[in-house]
Amino acid sequence: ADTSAKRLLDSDKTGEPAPDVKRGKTDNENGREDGNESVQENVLSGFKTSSVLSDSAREKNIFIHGKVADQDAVVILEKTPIREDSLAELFSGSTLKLEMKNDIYSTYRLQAPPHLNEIKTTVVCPATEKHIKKYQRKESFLVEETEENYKNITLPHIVKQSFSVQWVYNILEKKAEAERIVYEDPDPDVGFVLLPDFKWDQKQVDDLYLIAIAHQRDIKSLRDLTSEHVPLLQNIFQKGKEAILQRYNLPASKLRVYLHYQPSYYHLHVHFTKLGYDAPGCGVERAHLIADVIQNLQSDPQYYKTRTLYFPLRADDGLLSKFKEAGRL
Ligand code: GTA
Repeated sequence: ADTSAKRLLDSDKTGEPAPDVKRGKTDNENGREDGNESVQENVLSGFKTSSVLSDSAREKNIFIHGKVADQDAVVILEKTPIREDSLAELFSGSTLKLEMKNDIYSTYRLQAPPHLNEIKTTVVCPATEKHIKKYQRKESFLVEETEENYKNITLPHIVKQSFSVQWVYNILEKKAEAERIVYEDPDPDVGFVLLPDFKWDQKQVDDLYLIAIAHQRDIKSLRDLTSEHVPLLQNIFQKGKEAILQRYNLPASKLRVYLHYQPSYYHLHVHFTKLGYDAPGCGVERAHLIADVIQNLQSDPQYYKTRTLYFPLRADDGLLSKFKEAGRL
């Protein structure tokens, strides 16, 4: 099933090319790559590195803090998975340099054509102090948050300290990423926009990652949900799954659909990731399956208002200090 889904990145069920799933081909005659990306001026050519916030040899990524024209920026560089459909070109179109040979064993350095050797690059600029901290590797602590703690500690903190959700409003108002939308239900109560998460390069379904953003603007997180939001959650769950099946040929049994608590961005959104892909933040200490959330609200309308919830906080998170001050840690 995975292999057929991979092939479907090239064509949807009708056999037409999927509009925003790139096929890894070279630039076309318009100077644009397949899909909707254009070749941009290199905004990173003058990038000055201040520090490496974190890196991982296994995940093949690096998070860097630096300056772009005197503005703080975070740049994330990440090597992308090797796609099965690029293998023929990779073998025929590359230069192979022998490193060592021993009996039946040999290792090489394969120099691939540039378009098969891209690095996914994410830029946050201007980055706030909070962004810089977010990407720094730090120890985490599990916090136990009662209903009272939420009202007295967490809520006042997030009202003052949370990341801007301007990017979310830009998506809902079609001021950004409009061409990337996979599905939209425009209903103001139960409607949402489903689009690729910016962590996904859309080149293979193995690491599929989409987010559904609710049109309703007054739901900050799981804590605000009551049984009145069940139709909204059911709608996102059902139509999100259908849209993903339609577009990527991935059935619901291959999806992990969940909400984060705490999220980074306090506007209701739901994560759709491929089962088996170890997406950042999909662990039990942070991810709440939407199916469980719906059932919990059906059995107790005030479930998320009243339960003690557990979540990890980084050592340098201001919210952690507040929990410490209140003697909760
Ligand atoms: N389409 O502009 C955007 C956009 N922004 C600003 C955030 N997202 C966006 N998607 C689109 N356009 O999945 C996505 C995020 C995230 C979701 C918000 O919205 O990618 P959340 O509120 O629950 O916050 O979800 P979360 O999960 O903490 O945010 P995030 O950024 O995923 O951070 C979690 C950890 O993932 C980070 O600490 C870091 O370790 C890792 N991470 C973040 N970005 C990357 C990356 N580009 N590559 C690799 N790892 C990353």
